[in-house]
Amino acid sequence: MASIAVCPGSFDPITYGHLDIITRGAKVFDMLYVSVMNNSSKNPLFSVEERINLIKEVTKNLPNVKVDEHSGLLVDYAKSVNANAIIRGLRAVSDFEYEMQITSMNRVLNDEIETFFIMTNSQYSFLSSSIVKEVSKYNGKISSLVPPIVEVALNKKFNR
Ligand code: COD
Repeated sequence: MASIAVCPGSFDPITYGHLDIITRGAKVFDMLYVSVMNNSSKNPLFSVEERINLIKEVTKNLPNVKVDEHSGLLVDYAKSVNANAIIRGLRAVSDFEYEMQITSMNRVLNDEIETFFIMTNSQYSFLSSSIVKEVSKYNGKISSLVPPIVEVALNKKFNR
């Protein structure tokens, strides 16, 4: 039986931290669905379509990665693609509480789906989409934080 996992997130926009988790997850599972979850309470800078297009572009060298979107519960999405695993990244201790909360809730909703954590690469331990947007907004250097195509998209968003 093929091992199928979902890597869910807001990806607003995708960073090298996300890409690291996706690349490493894709080495472990036969198929990895990267899913832009469309019902976050966050107010996104990029539309779902823009986020999907950026993810597709930067993961095009990973043949077992599929990019998708979902509005609704993550466990329902996982079930719809026959995944029995969820991959999440862990940066600092501050991530732990939030991740434990979602993981526990997901287990209550469907206890057949396991969550696996991939520890961040230390060079990305400080990196988040919010930080990237903040730095880009004030025209700071972000080339070591996001792929070039994402940098271009951010420049456009901030009218440069
Ligand atoms: N290094 C390593 N990992 C990283 C880094 C980095 N620098 N940056 C981000 N990550 C990881 C995050 O830890 C996360 O695992 C993943 O990458 C995606 O990150 P984000 O920030 O884009 O995504 P989140 O955390 O906003 O995603 C939250 C969800 C959308 C997955 C969550 O809200 C959800 O599941 N929503 C659907 C509704 C649902 O099912 N709710 C019930 C459970 S509470």
